[in-house]
Amino acid sequence: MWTRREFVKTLGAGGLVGAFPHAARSAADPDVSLRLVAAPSHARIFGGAETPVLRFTGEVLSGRRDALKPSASYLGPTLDLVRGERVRIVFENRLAETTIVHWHGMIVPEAADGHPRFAIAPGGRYVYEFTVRNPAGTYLYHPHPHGRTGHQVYYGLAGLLIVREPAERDMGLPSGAFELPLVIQDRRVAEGNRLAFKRMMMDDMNGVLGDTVLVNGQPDAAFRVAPRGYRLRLANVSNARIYKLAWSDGRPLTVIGTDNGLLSAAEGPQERPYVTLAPFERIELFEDFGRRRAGAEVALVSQAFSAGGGMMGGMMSGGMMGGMMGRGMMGEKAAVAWGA
Ligand SMILES: [Cu+2]
Repeated sequence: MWTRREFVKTLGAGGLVGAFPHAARSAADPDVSLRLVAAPSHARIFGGAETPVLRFTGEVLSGRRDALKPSASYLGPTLDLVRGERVRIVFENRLAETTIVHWHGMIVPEAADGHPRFAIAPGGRYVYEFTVRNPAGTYLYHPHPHGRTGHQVYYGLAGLLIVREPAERDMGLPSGAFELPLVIQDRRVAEGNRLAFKRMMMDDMNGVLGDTVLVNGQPDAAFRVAPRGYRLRLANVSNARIYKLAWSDGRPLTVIGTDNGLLSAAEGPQERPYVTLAPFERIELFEDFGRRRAGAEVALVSQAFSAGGGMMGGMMSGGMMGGMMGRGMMGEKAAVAWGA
């Protein structure tokens, strides 16, 4: 059983900086080689008609077979990398427009960073080469062409990028089926189950706020969990909405990681009444569902909050607007619910 005390102890003893097993190899061959494709597609998200989306798909060309995990939704596959690995990603643009992929939060050489000036035309290819330098944690990838990033992400182009380290195993963090990624997005759903990006002039100022929350690409997402510890990887891939997330039963959240990876021995784990998550931010939680009554349901809810400064403040910033609109549009709507 994983306890907080043990977690702190192991972190103190082991830390997160280990030897890099791949450092001695030649620079010629990557440890992992992946293919990633962006293309128009359709997904069954809501009841009835399929939703037109843009979708990342991919495969492992060489190296660890589990370095890429296909997604069950319109979201891109999860890239599952190990710190120190040399990675090659062959990206193909099969969209009808220019694009390029950015590895959000990752420390990579400039040519592998997906800056808009490297954007490629439809039918083009871009080969990324980098060594995984980031500490263990939860990162993202998404398109980054000039002026079209919001649009392309909105219609589905985004995925998780997880970095692992051997030291995590020693720390006893839950893994495998006991690790639950939760990608949170709000979307505006229009006639025929289409996603509607930028309908009003105000959208350009405020960002696009949706009327439906999707978790891992599904509305009303719910997960059955075992009465034990889980590692939750939360990522906000909304256009503008900021979430203030809390457990529906009022228990504190246990934060073990942020945008910069797992908290250090000195920093964490940290108990908080709620966490705020802005677009493209990630946060990792530990939660022991065994602490709750068997069969109990608990939800991660997005609480209403006021950013202060009144309506004008909201008008000036997409983020604040997201928060304030939360009261009217979202209410206490659950972002995700569990039945234990
Ligand atoms: Cu980014």
